[in-house]
Amino acid sequence: MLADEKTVLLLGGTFNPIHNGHIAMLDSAYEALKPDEVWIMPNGIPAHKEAPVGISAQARLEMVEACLPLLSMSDVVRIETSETHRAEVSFTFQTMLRLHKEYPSYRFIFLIGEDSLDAYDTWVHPEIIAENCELAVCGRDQNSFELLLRKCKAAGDKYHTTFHALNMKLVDVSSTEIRRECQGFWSSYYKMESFPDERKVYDDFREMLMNTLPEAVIQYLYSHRIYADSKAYLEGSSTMNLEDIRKDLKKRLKGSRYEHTLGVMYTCASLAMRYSYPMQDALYAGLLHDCAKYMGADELIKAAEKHDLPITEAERRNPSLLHAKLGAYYAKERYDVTDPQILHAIRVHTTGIPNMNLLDQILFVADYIEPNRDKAKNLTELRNHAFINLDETITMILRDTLAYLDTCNVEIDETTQATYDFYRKLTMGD
Ligand code: DGI
Ligand code: FE
Ligand code: FE
Repeated sequence: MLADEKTVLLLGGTFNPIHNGHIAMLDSAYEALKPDEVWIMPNGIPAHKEAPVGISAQARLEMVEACLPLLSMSDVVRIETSETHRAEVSFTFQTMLRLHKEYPSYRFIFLIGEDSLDAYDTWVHPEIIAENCELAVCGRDQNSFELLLRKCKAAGDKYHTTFHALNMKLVDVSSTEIRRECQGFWSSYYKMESFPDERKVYDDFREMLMNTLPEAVIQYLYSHRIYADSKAYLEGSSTMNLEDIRKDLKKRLKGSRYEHTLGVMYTCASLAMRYSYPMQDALYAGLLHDCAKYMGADELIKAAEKHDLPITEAERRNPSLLHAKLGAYYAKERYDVTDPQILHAIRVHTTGIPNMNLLDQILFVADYIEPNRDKAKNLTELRNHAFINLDETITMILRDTLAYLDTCNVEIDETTQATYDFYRKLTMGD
């Protein structure tokens, strides 16, 4: 065999989202066929299904990436992304023609389910597919393997290629059902009047999906709130709409602070588009993050005491830090925001916190790079890099902030330092 003669097992799909069924299918097909490589091909617009709505191709791809370490053949698997971001429908016969042309010496085996085998005659140009690859078919039901063998034999005779029948244990998972469950979950979440703590919300979410999805995908769906596009969500994260809150803030904040607030709001929405987070929530977080910033040092201390908010020693010495904590308090009490992620993002926006969740990160970065900012160093670089890598951008922002605070000779809050240490280690490994 020549060095470039390889057997490659292919699994295409929308992966909306990738689930335990896909993973089991890959593991058993790999076990049965022992190919040299496995390529997973997330498509853009599938031929047989409706185009995915409310989720970007990038988000689908990132969930597939998160699953690679879980696969038994993780050292020989790779993701083939040439169709992931394509704007046209992906037909399998075109994909196979292209792959065959690009890798003429490779032996491709295209993995499908028994349902697809039953409908194989209705695919577009099944004969062209068969000319360019073999197929491997995962059975629907282990008890009828004999039947699958017969069907594969018949298809093989008809299309002059090998249809491998795979005797695997059925893992019955439906992406449609998963999406429906998530939508239901977020829809009741947005309707709640007060929320249990974040940990409890995640635990319930995890519990619901534990049998169908790997933990990495559950975490991704949760932290990005994928499939939360229900009507309840669109009605907003507060009973007050953005417009009414904006008018109120315009009265309270001084002109430049108000302009900054709007800049942060829009920048939050832009980053939410980039990193797949519900935009509405990001807009609320941005609009409200400095809602306590009209108060002076004494006022902040007094208000925090009045509302029984704990004040750290560092905050006593440097009360302006309190505008974050108090901002979260007003967001809840005055502007009726109940969503714990929004409140949390506001609460930690000044010092950051180690291991921030996605909305925390979006707000932290937006606050620093919004269009009206002009004093900080490296803004051009940061504004670009924010849309490439959030963790690295946060590291750079904290590095510059700490250096700046050092020149001002002001005390550095231990949380700010801890956040920097965390992100520096995460992104630079020391
Ligand atoms: O409220 P903004 O001005 O929009 O932005 P912010 O909430 O990030 O607050 C920025 C100020 O907070 C900036 O001057 C740096 C300062 N800051 C951040 N971390 C610390 C800090 N100040 C002190 N003294 N100690 C910190 O650890
Ligand atoms: Fe602030
Ligand atoms: Fe701000």
